[in-house]
Amino acid sequence: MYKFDNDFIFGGATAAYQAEGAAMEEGRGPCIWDEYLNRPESKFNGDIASDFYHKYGKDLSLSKEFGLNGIRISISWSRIIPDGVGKVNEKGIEFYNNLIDECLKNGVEPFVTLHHFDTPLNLFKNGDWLDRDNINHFVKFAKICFDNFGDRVTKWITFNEAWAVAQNGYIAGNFPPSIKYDVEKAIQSMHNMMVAHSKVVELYKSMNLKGEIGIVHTLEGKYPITESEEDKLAAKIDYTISNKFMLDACFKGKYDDDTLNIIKHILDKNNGELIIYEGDMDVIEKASKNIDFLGMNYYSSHFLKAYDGESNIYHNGTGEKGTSIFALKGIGERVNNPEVETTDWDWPIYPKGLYDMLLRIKNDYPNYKKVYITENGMGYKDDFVDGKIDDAPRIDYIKRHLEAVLKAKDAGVNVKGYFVWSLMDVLSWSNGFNKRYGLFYVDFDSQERYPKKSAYWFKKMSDTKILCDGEEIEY
Ligand code: BGP
Repeated sequence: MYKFDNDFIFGGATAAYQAEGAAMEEGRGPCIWDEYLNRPESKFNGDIASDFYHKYGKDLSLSKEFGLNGIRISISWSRIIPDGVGKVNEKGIEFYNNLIDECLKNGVEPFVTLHHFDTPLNLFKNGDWLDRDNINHFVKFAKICFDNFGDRVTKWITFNEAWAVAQNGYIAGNFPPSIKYDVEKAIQSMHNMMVAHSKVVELYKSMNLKGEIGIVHTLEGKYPITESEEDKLAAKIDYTISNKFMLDACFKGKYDDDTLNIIKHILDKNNGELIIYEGDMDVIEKASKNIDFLGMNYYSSHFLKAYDGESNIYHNGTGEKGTSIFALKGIGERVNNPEVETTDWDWPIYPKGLYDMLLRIKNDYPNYKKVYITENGMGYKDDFVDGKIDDAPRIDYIKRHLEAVLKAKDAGVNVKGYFVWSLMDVLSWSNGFNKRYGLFYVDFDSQERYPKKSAYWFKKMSDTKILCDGEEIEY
């Protein structure tokens, strides 16, 4: 029987814009999402979200009650520095001080992310991570956070999912700035984020604080749909741009020759180039020696077929199963594998991809030290019946992924914790409020919380340290 270590983190994850709400309160400035999701064509926004700004006390007491000993929160840059570069908003500092204290009071360790997609609006307008000045602004923001919260926060995360920022913003176009098929911008912004990440790691280490610092990557398994050489190559190319490019930077301190060759191939096909500025690789190299952990978000894997046509992507943001299209020039086409089930949003459910990815980390990046699964979970249209939510498919999803984690631990991968995305239901960036992930159901009208069946099941595991079945859970 698989057992979790006694110090294993059973956590729940959140992010500032998706959870906090209070968008205009107490001096917070706008981030890009405030503007983007308040355009007339948008059907939802994060103005109120899960009202975590006012409800965090409740969410943390529920966390404690349901056996969670970790939470991922992120700090809204524009709540701390409303315009991203100027004066500090003392009310913002006060809010995060109180939130962090409340986490600690409840025995719920905060893992704190500095950038979870929410660049301040005016910095975004200057080009976001394509603007090299953004790197220095980010380092200044990080310093303010370390100065104010570094005495109590011992787990810091520089970026959440640089790949999602780049892919969704510049390739799929379902995140701001809604650009499609601009692979050059995607790759350049990822490189610039790796420089920013590295500078923040170096800053943190220079401050001699008592904690640890890492980064969160979303890692997607990439498998050829057939054994043909062409499909294998497509899988390798997609793996390189989605995963390997940034893992190399963070854990090898350089881009492997093979990585650079493939990136060049993709850029050639898309008429682009990557600019690496003087000094970039030095700071990347230094930080790779100092990074303390990898945060790995894992939801899904893709099955690749060779593709030589023009790029063509359709994002399924409504949960209408079977509508997604993803074919990228110079990379490949993500196709349906009939043997693998998918969620309503067409994400293949493939726990083996998590196991394989963890083993790859151990083998390809032997200096990785430790891994936290910083997000994993299932988007689901939960039914709320008389105050009860039976989310058996979510339990099954999480259970199968935890099984993969424990199997990888058995094979020698040092995994120290697992965070369910999400702690409570939150806003889904490009899907709205009907794609729910939480352990706690949120009635978005009343902002009441209701623990789902999965919360009771999660508690049992945290109490017993044993991976248990969902069926016998009373809730
Ligand atoms: C990750 C993000 C989270 C969260 C999650 C689920 O990419 O880090 O913030 O949103 O994905 O994604 P979605 O809400 O698009 O279903």
